[in-house]
Amino acid sequence: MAGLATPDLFEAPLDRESPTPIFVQIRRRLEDAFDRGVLRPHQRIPSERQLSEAFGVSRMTVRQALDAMTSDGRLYSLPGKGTFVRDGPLIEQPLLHLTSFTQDMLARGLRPSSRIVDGRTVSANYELARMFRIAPQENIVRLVRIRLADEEPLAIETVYIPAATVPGLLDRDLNNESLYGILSRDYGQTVASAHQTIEAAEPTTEECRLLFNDDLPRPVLRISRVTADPSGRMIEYVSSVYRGDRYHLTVELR
Ligand code: 16G
Repeated sequence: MAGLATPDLFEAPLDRESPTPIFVQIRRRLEDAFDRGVLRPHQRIPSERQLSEAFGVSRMTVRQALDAMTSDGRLYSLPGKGTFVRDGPLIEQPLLHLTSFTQDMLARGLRPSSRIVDGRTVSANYELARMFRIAPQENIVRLVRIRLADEEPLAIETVYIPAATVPGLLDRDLNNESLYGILSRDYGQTVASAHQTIEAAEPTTEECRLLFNDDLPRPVLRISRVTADPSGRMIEYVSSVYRGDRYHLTVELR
């Protein structure tokens, strides 16, 4: 197939006599190409039209295979750009319980870690001062972390905490420790409730580089969280950017 970077995908014809449906055979062919590294993470796969011509099947059959692989989390699509190979499992995050990144990743059998991009004390602007009920210009710890699962970046989180409530926080090993763990163990602050807003967004060039290690813009989720202790006092304000290709938020409706 001229023009396709993956000719060996199509070398053997599909088995039309087989009881295995054609779309399943196409899917296996693609999965096999992932496993052998013929199709690599973030590589664009041939278009629906190219695949249907190469396999000699209808576009609907190809779509069936691609749809199944998209819901399985093996592929993702970018409108107007094509369908790409996902570079890891899809993370389905139920929006029910208040958990930390560390807890979420450990529960999935993934190793959580952080890379500190910036950690410093800043003066509270009007917004933050109002939120935390402190005087403007009071000190706030601002911590920017890349959150990784099995060494792979999933999110960038910028957290703000009034400095007076967490003396010495920036001297801690925040690359490997859970912030919620430190807050509860060392500062007696228990995270009890949170209000979260989520919106779809385009990453900035810098966010794209940190999250995807390239500059092809992909959708991200901007999540802000305001977290309070059992008495309702605000503990943290967090502004995060999560990878839209890896993170799916799920909600149970009754
Ligand atoms: C989650 C929270 C974040 C919190 C962090 C603590 C979101 C969407 N999620 O990622 O607010 O600061 O957990 O994680 O904001 P850690 O205890 O693993 O450091």
